[in-house]
Amino acid sequence: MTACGSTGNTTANDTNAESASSATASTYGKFDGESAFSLAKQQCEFGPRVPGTPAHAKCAEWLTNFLKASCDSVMVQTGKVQTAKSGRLDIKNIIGIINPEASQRLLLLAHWDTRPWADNDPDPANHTKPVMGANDGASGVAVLLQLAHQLKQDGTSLGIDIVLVDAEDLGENDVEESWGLGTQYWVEHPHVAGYKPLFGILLDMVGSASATFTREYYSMQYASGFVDLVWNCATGSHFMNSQGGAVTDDHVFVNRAGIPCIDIIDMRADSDTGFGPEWHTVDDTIDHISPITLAEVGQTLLNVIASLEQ
Ligand code: 1BN
Ligand code: ZN
Repeated sequence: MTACGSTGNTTANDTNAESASSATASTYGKFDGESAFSLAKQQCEFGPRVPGTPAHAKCAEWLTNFLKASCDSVMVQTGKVQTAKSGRLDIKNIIGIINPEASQRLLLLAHWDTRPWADNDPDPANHTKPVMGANDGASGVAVLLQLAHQLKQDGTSLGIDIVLVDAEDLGENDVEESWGLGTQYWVEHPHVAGYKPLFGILLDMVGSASATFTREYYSMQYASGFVDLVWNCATGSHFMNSQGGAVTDDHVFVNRAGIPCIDIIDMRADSDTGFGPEWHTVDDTIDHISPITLAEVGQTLLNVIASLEQ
């Protein structure tokens, strides 16, 4: 059995002890949460990355250049999507490819766009203002950028595809297909014909100091064995060994296309929305992001990669 691939019964504490030793055994250095934090901050410095705005265009260029420096190749997929409230929009999915020749591949996804409306803000005057998306957007992207940077230094034998998807956050409540528009486009137009990775992992809202990562419902429906593997690789105190709620996030469209894909997402059992208090408010800013949480998620991914390499 691989370093953290055991699916035996473990408690959260057993899991942490197990992954701490596997992290030592892996060939990778420690995941650098401070650098990931800086990458989240740099995204926020562009302003909200709302599709169609200059900040979105500038951030796309920065993300592309970052991946070009860290991956073997980069593809920028441009497309047009129909939104629920903003008409037809031009989108960009930005794809970094590591070890293009490897047949065993892992898909890693995060959305890089931010929501145009802070429509869950307690103050209705903020409902037409954009979300900064330090957590809802920048955090997942930051972990994947830092991961690519460290893998460039440390090397890996696994094929890895980092897909930064656009237009995730233009959705309307109760209209499933209005979410994940960039992912739906990518599923219809995969960057490689017949693309079939072993698994996918989506990161969404992975930066809060008080994050709780529970086993999300659709992830369990489509890929429970892989959820077990990832949770057995998990480090730190934010991964919970409990069942979570369901969210129509990007991974649902990936699973429907036949790629088993899980969502590492901060869901809160004690909240009306199911998410943290900053979700879709003007308070989703960098001061609520913790380098420690980012490090735990990034280290978990390094442990998963080491496990799949064996
Ligand atoms: C996650 C973060 N999502 C949006 N921002 C996905 C989502 C879809 C959340 C439907 C709630 C309902
Ligand atoms: Zn959102």
